[in-house]
Amino acid sequence: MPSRRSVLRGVVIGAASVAVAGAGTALWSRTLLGEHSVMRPPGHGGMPGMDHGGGSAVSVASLTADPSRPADVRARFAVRRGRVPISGGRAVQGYTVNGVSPGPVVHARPGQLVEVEFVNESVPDGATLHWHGMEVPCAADGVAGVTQNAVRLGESFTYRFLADHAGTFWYHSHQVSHEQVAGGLLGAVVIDPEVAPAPTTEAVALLHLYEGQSTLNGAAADLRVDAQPATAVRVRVINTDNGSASVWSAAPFRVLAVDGRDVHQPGEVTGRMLVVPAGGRADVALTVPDTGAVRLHTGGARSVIAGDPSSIPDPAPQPAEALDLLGYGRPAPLGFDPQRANRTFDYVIGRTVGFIDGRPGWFWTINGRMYPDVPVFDVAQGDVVRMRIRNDSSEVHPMHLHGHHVVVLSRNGRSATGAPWWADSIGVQPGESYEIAFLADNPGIWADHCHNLPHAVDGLIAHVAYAGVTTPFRMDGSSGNRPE
Ligand SMILES: [Cu+2]
Repeated sequence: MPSRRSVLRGVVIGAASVAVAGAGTALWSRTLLGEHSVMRPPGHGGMPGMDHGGGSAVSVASLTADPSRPADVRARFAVRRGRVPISGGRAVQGYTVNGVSPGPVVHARPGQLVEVEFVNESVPDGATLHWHGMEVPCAADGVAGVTQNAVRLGESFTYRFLADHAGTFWYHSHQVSHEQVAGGLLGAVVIDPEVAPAPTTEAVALLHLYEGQSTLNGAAADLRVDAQPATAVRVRVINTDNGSASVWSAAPFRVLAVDGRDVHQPGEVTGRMLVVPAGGRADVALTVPDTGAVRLHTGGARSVIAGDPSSIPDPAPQPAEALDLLGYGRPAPLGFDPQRANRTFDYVIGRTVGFIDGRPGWFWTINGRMYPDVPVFDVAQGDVVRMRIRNDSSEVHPMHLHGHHVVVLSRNGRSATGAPWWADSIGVQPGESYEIAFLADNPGIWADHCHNLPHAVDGLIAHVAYAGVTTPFRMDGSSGNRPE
């Protein structure tokens, strides 16, 4: 007797082959996913990426911060679904963390152990927290169905990780993320430097669209920063949306950090805009004038205005040209040699018509294959990994690798000449190719996906998997895990 599932599959295959004559039958053999593992998609006889560590597999759940070490920074985040008030705008239906969206800013210093107790008070689909850009232990990565189960109604989960690097990061749900992130289940993380530069005023500028309302730190208004004349202001821009954000000013500025990594010897930027890809961050420094204030445009609609609170500087026209990070700042050592790579992968993004889980659509492909039949990039701890990302589609893809920072080696064959461009979110434009490299120094199973989250739902997600690491968690089925 054929199972009910294989009968259903047969029906779908029949319909599909009428709709798309000529497409390879391989596409249709996995149209109904059911419960499945990221390491063993349905239809795969073997278990790619699994059990190749010599039989002594380690579960992602065991890859934690030192459980015996007490936390230095503690928070309790209660998440709810419901009304989100927007200061200066209209309330929306979405998600709050401790009653607000964005949620509270997590502040810590390098070397501190952060512990966040996450409580799902009223999110029916379940929820998680992913620490975007932070190299947390895999058990704290927050991807439902890969590193944990979605935290169900009334349940809680404790995230523990070392704040190992000063910089600007953010957190957001990685369960039904295309819906929960848009709805505001997110917040900023600032890992303060050991020694703060003295006369600098700091501001977080978290950009988010709430049902089309452009906001900074949850308010539909410009952000005023009270700062003394002739002092420096550091604006931590966090792009939590699905599209890129342009940042510019009539005044010169410096890009102090990109994606939580300091730029080595950043020069002054004039007449250019900085493009912050979806999920990306940039720390931008400006000087407050002797009189009045300085305006930094953050996205099309809002600005950060720093200086005399009674002054309103005129808006500045958006520059046509973007700052190219490939040649910005001065070179510095990487800490590893990309020329000695022992793994090289292609990540070629395309598009095809097909079905995922019985849902017809125009889906993304990776190396010509459609989710879940996409590559698992197998690495071993200590590997130097190179990856060529090529965008053969007509839309920009902000590519985000969890758990690591990658360095950009070249774009469209042109080598990087500036400061090491470390990133966790890279906006790959149509037709572009990037060569990146990273050191595999954080064991686990890590999502490597597009952060235009509706694209991730439509299959633009792959994983980097370390030898000997396995996951007990599953997508779909009774667990209800739907990370994208
Ligand atoms: Cu995309």
